Amino acid sequence: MSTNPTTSADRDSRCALLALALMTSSCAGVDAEARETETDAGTEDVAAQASDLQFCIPWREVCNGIDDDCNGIIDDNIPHAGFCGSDVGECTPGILACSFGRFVCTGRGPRSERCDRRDNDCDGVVDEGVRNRCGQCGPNPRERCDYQDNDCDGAVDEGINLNTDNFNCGACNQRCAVEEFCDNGRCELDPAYFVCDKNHHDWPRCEPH
Ligand SMILES: [Ca+2]
Ligand SMILES: [Ca+2]
Ligand SMILES: [Ca+2]
Ligand SMILES: [Ca+2]
Repeated sequence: MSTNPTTSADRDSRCALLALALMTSSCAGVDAEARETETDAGTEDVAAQASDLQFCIPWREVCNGIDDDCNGIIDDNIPHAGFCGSDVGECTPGILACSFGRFVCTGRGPRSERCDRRDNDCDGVVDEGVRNRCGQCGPNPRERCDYQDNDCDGAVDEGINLNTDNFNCGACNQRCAVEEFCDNGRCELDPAYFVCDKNHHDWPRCEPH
């Protein structure tokens, strides 16, 4: 849709009128006080003086960032140019209203899709392309020992070794004590945790570190 109904022919016509006004100072838009000054001056060059004056030839106001009708207000009283936008997803319909010399839609337009359970880009699909591997918002979940595929990669409890994991020794969530370590799926006493005194009277006497 064209946002500026003013044609080049219109502008040429207005330029011609303005030129005529400059040469004759007969335009109704010429400031009256300026005309008196011109009359008093008598022999002053009309064109040179006119260049210092502010001419405004009233014209039909159009959306172009110019005060066409010379009422001191730019782009005023311009009817809207139709309806626009959509009501799909987060978008809202509106009207084409004149703003800063061009017609813009007052409705809410599409935005980048983000994971929020809403159709931000108004394509009719919610959160497309922004969900994690499990089809949810947020980062991919972490795998934990529970015999389930928590991170949705097709593997269950990957990265967890039941033979050596002190927190999942032999089975998920089976923790070894602080003085133990997981050895082949069993919690065993950790010799390194104790200091044994061979000279103690009830030898062997071992104390934790
Ligand atoms: Ca979408
Ligand atoms: Ca979304
Ligand atoms: Ca798991
Ligand atoms: Ca997994």
